[in-house]
Amino acid sequence: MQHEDLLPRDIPVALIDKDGATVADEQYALPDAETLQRAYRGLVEGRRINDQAYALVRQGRLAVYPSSHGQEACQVAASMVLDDHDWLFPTYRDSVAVISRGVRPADAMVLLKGDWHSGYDPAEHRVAPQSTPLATQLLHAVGFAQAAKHRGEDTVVLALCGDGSTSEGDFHEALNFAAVFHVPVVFFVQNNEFAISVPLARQTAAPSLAHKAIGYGMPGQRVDGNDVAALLAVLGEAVDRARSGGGPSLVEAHTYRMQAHTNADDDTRYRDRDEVKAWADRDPLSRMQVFLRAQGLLDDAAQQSIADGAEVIAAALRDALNADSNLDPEDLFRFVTAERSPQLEEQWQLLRGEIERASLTDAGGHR
Ligand SMILES: Cc1ncc(C[n+]2csc(CCOP(=O)(O)OP(=O)(O)O)c2C)c(N)n1
Repeated sequence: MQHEDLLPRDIPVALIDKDGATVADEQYALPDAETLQRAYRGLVEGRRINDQAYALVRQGRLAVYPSSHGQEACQVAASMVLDDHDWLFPTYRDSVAVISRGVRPADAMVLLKGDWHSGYDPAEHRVAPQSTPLATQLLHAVGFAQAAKHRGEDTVVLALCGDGSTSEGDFHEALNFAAVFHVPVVFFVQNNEFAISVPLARQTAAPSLAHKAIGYGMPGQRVDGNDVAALLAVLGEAVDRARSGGGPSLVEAHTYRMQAHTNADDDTRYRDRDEVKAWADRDPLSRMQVFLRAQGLLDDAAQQSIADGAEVIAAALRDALNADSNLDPEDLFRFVTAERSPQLEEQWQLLRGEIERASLTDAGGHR
């Protein structure tokens, strides 16, 4: 590959514009109709799950929810471009991508409820636990992909991270190792313009995040992160390249976090309402709806049936989270380390004593 072929485009790849009209592209083809219809269903369900989870936080049923409202096209495409035997390495913001891979929504929320670190079996769904420490999952993804390569498997690993995470040392180490050892991994950065309250301009002076790729010797590409068709095409190409021995690459999606970072911050303190409104006009879901309807690929009945299906998913999520967790606090000690230090043993005994005293008090009905 020539050096200039590693550089991303100046203008992110787009195949469907914000008004739902197609954009011709010499390099990337529009996915077929069935794929786009499936993607639309994923967007509707993803949006409904985001909004339901947000409401569950307000009701005290979830401890925290980093919503991907506005980023659903990235989430759905990240899942759709992978084969069943491929692996996804997500972050805390990627619940919709995790669910799109087949994880039950309530199981994807276990971490955010605070019950366990992960509520699903990673091996069953080929989805690593959602990572909260920034960029650490990129290194895990590279190691995992390197192991698959050694075993002679054709597994591709898609590793997700946000714009802020590209400033972490782990990001550098992961990309450098992946490029030097030609590892079958795709790094997918959802640039949603903010790392909590820190805007992109305070995060990097690079022309774009995808420009970082050439420094490691891998191709970088930029894509409209609210255009699911373009995401499927660009990520799909990157996955094909990795699978056929072409090595790693970096894809940067330009998108926007429409809600606060989590329920713990107030985004009106650090960003302009006009900016948020401008991004609402580029919504990934409504542009796809307009496009499909104009193409005769979506009618009222189909639209209603997809919306009804999303309601069923939301209702199941509500029911599951409205039930109280049945947790044994001692599991904290049972499963964290294979061998316990004397200090952990001591802490466990202290906890046992507390639990015993509490249950005696409960039985006696007084303190
Ligand atoms: C190693 C590490 N440092 C700091 C934090 C605290 N932290 C949590 S989210 C966040 C911002 C991350 O922004 P970005 O990577 O753009 O992802 P986004 O939340 O926008 O999806 C920070 C600094 C953390 N979780 N891990």
